[in-house]
Amino acid sequence: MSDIRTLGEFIVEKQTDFPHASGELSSLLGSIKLAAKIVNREINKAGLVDITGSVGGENIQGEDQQKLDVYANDKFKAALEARDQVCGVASEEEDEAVAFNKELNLNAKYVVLMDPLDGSSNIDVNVSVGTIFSIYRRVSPEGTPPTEEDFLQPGHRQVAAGYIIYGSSTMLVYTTGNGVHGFTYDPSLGVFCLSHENMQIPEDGQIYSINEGNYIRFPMGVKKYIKHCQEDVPDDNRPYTSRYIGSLVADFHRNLLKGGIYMYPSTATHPNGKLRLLYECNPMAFLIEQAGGLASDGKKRIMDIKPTELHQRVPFFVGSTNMVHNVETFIEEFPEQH
Ligand code: AHM
Ligand code: MG
Repeated sequence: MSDIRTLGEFIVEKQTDFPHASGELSSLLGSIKLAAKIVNREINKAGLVDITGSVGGENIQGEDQQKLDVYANDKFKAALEARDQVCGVASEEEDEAVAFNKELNLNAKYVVLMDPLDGSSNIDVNVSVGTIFSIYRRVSPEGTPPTEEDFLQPGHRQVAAGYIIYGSSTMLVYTTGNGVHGFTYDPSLGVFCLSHENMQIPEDGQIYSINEGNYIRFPMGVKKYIKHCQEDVPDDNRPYTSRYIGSLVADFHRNLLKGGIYMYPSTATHPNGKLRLLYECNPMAFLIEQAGGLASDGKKRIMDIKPTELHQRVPFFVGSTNMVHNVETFIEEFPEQH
C-alpha cells in the first residue's frame, strides 16, 4: 500500500519542475483527472444504459456526434471552468473556441485544446476510446477574454499534454516536458496510481498501424513504405506486424509501449488526412518526443507547424524514431501524389 503513488501526489511532487511553479498547472491537471473519472464511469456503463447512439446532430466536420461525445465535452469543459486556471477551451466538438467569462477565469493563464472522446464510433462495439488534451499558456493579456492567437500556437509551445485511454483498464498518460508518465485507474480506490514512470518508445519497432483500406488513395511514398514493411527480410525483423484498432489513443498507446509507427496520410479524397493538428496531432507529438520518438507530417516536424485554423487537419506519422525517419525518406524519394 505504501508503494502506491497517486497521480495527485505525483503532480505535487513534480510541481517544482516547472519554472515559476505556483500550483496552477497542477490544479488544472487535477480538473482533467476529475473529469476523466466521471467520463470513465459513464463509458463503463455505456453497454448497460441507453446512452450510446447518435444525438442526431453533426459537428463542424459533418460527422455524427455520439451522445457520449457531448457528455465528455460537457464534463471536461465544466471541470476546467470550475477551477479558475483556464480562460478558455477549444474542442473538436465545438465549432468555435469557448471563452470562460467569470472574472477568475479571465485572469487565468492557460487555454486547453481537447478531443473529449476520440474514436467514439468504437463505443458501440466495446473498443477502447480516449480523451486527448493539450495545454498552452495564453499569449493575450490576463484579465481579458482569450483570443484566436491563444489557440493557434505551434505545438512546441505546449506546456503539457496527455490522454486518457478508457480500455481494458483506464489510464491517464501525460507530459509537462519532463518525460511521459502513465497512471492506471483503480476504480475500487477511485484513484489513478503511477504504473508507468518515464515511458520510452523503442527506437525501432515492428508494428505498423494504418487504415490499409485506403491504400489505393495513398501517396506513392506511403504505398512503397507499406510494401517495405511487408517484405520478407528476417535480418531486419520484417515483415512487420500490422495492427490497427481505428482508435488513435489505443493505437498510439500500444505503439508507445511496444515500438511501432501509426500513420494517417493524405489521401486522394482527403488531401490533409483526417486527424486534427490541434486536438490530436500536437498533443501526441509532444508525448512521443518526450518518450524519445518522432511525429511528422511526412516532411516536417508536427510541432513546428504554425496553425492557421482551429479544426485544421494534417497528415500524421508518429512513433519510433527510425520508422518515422524511414517513411519520410520514402515520401521524399517517391513524391508522386498517387
Ligand atoms: P474521431 O475524432 O472522429 O473519433 O476520428 C479520429 C479517429 C482516430 O481515433 C482513428 O485513428 C481514426 O479516426 C480512424 O479513422 P479511419 O476510420 O478513417 O481509419
Ligand atoms: Mg478525434
